[in-house]
Amino acid sequence: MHTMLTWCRWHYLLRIASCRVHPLRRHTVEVRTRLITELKAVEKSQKRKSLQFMDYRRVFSKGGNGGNGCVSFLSLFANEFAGPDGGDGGNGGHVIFQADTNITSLSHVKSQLQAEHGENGRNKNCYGKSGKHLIVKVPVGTQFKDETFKMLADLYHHGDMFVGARGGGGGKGNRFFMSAHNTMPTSYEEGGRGQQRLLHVELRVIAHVGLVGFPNAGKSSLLRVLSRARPKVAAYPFTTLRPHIGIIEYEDHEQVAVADIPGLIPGAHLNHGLGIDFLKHIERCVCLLYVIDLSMSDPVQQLAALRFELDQYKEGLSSRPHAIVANKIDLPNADKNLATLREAANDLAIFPISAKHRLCIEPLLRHIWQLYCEYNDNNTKK
Ligand SMILES: Nc1nc2c(ncn2[C@@H]2O[C@H](COP(=O)(O)OP(=O)(O)O)[C@@H](O)[C@H]2O)c(=O)[nH]1
Ligand SMILES: [Mg+2]
Repeated sequence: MHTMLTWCRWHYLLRIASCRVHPLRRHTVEVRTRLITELKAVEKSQKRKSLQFMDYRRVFSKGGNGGNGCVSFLSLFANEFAGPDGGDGGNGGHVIFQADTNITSLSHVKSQLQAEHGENGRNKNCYGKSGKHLIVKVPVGTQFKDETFKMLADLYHHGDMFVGARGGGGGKGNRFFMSAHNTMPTSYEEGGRGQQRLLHVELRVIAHVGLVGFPNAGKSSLLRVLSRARPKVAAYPFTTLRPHIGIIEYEDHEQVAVADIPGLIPGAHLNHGLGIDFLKHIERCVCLLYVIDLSMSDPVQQLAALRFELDQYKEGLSSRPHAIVANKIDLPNADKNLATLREAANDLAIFPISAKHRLCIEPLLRHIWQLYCEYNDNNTKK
């Protein structure tokens, strides 16, 4: 009800702002100024809403209906019964989803998608125009599931397409049914109905390397150092509210995607904090970098808690190819904590760095490259 009222008010304000004569006659200047200010505020809040990151959408997609065939008989000046001339209806458009690397969120995807209907056929054998396909761009890594959550498609590469709902075929006009036995057919076909389908559209970020760590560990700072991505950095938890992807460019133009995955706290698998929404993004990363905050006194426990969270979400997730990034070595106590971490981690690769001061980043870059090459080798062997 509240949404309905907001919607009505929004349209009322829009009419006032866009019409020059009507508001001047009915409202005083002050009222008009107030209304326009209000309109601007509403517009701003709508814009902010549309900029929000969304990684899940429930979409009802409808293909366009096919146009009906036409029943018509041609009558000419010299030939009154010149035969049937009813054209076929046009096909309905499909709803098509296309993966695009320039798109990063599902916030622009509407909850109801309707492709254009085909036009009806006309006399003089005119075919109806086919409806346009509705092409919706989605981020790479978007998955589509039906009502029963059965996987339908996974758009893994730029340009991949998935037909969410097919358009109905156009019906035949009476000209089509003309034969030697029936030269004056009155039959025609109605256009097919467009497919209607409920889809669960879900984005699962795809990256080669996922940065996993508790809030404030320095994941966003590290991503800023490694790539040109600019996630917000600040000294309070939950600064980053959506996954950010940065690209590391190596000398031979090879590109490695790194994802800063926020929202991981103890109990995230039980939906605490930002919940499990962001854990699912980790699932699609080929290898993981555990970012540990060395300024905290319990680095070993941090690592164990991170791995526990991942394993609770999906068994074996924590044992993906990984390495440990021990961040904030510039702070006091870091050396002591690093030594404790080294003892506990046995032969695991540990990279002590300072993301803020850009210290010791080179060895980490080389290790990421190594992990990436191993992944590529395994893929080519398969
Ligand atoms: N001293 C120091 N501070 C750091 C370092 N890396 C990050 N920080 C600070 O830690 C805070 C949290 O960093 P941020 O990257 O937002 O952490 P995130 O929550 O894991 O993304 C910010 O105030 C950073 O400036 C570091 O290497 N040394
Ligand atoms: Mg962050």
